[in-house]
Amino acid sequence: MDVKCSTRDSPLPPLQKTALRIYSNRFCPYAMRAMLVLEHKNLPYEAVNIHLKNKPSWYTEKNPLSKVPVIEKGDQIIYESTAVCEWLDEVYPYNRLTPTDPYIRARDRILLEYIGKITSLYYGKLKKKETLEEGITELQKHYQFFEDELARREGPLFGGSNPAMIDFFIWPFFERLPGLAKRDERIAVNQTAFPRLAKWYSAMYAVPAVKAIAFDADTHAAFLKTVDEGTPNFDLGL
Ligand code: GSH
Repeated sequence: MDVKCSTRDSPLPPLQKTALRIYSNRFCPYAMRAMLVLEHKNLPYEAVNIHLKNKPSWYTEKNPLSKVPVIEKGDQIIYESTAVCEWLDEVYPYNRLTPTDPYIRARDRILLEYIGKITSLYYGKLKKKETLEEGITELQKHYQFFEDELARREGPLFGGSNPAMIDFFIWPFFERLPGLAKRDERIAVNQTAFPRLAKWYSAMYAVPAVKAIAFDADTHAAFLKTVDEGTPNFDLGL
């Protein structure tokens, strides 16, 4: 995954028929969902990182919405992170991530819908001085939602002792919050107020797929700074 971004004039690398290729971006939380599934299943893959502010001219052929992630296998192309992850889990059932129990699947689906509230705060109110206080108050309410759902489960992960797809769907957004918490520590999950969520964080950091590709809070904070300056450095650290 540690390859520099392809930009407007980069040629499309030739596709090997048997290889699994992901069009990704090291700092995209949606692309990270797919990367986590690839890592969790130990699948050999080739990553082509896309510069999101200066995309290769051929990229809309891969995804008409022009977003990452995209997965390509031979002549099969899938985009939208949840579709990509679900396809991977069905085609490569080793280390299965989707629960078989319809009730758990439905509860996981609720969490997937809910994570959008944290995503909106991350890209919105938590980033602006004028809305920060309001954002922090809302964030605590959202943390409580995940804390309550963890209380219904055995833990420490939503999937139990092993990660389920929902853990990988929501993790990339949670991973990014400590980077923002460098600006205001109230953004971080408070261990006393949310003990299960704090344990979930620790358990997720120990998952091999997360260990393989996660960035620490300092790296996320450094990347956010480049975003704020108007020139996101997607190749940061390479
Ligand atoms: N709903 C999409 C998914 O789940 O895959 C969202 C993907 C997404 O928003 N990706 C962003 C992107 O590709 C990067 S984090 N942005 C480029 C653009 O919108 O032009």
